[in-house]
Amino acid sequence: MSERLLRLLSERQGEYVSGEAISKQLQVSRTAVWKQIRKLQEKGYRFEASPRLGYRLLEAPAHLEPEEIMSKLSTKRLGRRIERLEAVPSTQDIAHQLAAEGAPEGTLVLAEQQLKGRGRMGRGWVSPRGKGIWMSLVLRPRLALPFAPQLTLLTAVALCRSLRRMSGAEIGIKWPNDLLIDGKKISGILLESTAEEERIRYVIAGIGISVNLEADDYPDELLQRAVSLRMATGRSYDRTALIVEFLDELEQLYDLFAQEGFAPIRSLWEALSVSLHRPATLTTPQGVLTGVPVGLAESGALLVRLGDGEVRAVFSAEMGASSSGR
Ligand code: BT5
Repeated sequence: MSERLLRLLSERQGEYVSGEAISKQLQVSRTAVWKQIRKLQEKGYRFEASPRLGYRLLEAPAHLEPEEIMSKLSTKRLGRRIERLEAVPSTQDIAHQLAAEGAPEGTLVLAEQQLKGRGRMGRGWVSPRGKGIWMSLVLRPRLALPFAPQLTLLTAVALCRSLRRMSGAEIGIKWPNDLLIDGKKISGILLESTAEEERIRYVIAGIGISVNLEADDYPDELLQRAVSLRMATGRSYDRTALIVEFLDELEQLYDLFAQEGFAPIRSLWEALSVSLHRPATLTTPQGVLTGVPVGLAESGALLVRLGDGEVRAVFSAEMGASSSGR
């Protein structure tokens, strides 16, 4: 009920809504409305209450609130269950645990701070309190394990499109999982899959977005390579609005992917990529390659034209800095 109440009051954007109108619309007593208002106040919402005019929402709390996110989402599945935590080692571990216990697709784990946020291949992810979006999403796609990389690319497209819309910044995708502004990283994706006999049981999509971090939130050596939306654009952002925009976009693309396969996602990815048509060095588990990335294969692998003209599909690699557009 608090979710519906919040939706009602935030749709009216700071205008008064009478207690009577609320109780009619939500079909509860006026005392029940008052009790919910009190509950939300305890969570950090600020309202103005007037005996004559009713209630209006003045301010949402600075921390992330599941009810507020859910009240703004248009999704059917993604983000319909949200676990919000203060400080955790990594949201990935919690999402794995919930998924193993049967949590439905779309379950989202959010933390204000991560003490051991992780990237790929044992790298770390800087996750200071209240400054960014550190979240893990449970997905249960009907997909064979070799196609899991397609989901990283799909998530990158959804992130890139939603963050571009919200910030107006020129954000590009560096293969496979980085979002960059002017060659510096603002967001990264970590996909971890659990499979049985080549079929995916579930995927945990970890997403880190450096939203309102300032230079001194980063260790010095990272400042060359990392930036936040705030540092890049000079203003701070409402994290709730970014999460909502992203989940709405992701669900649309995820449904499109289920209906039409990878082809439409591939075109969107190629249009947003900063990794194509520039010489690059790729460090793969099988050795180092140099060539020019020319597009994506149906599987999600990167197609790289080598010096002798052969086009090779690369499934997993680190891409050298020469291709990042810096
Ligand atoms: C990634 O790894 O880009 C995946 C990052 C995923 C983070 C999310 S947060 C929620 C969930 N829970 C977790 O524990 N993880 C996920 P990779 O491609 O390996 O990039 C890691 C590199 O990004 C580091 O070595 C740094 O260079 C850079 N980096 C670290 N923290 C950063 C930050 N806050 N903003 C931008 N760049 C950062």
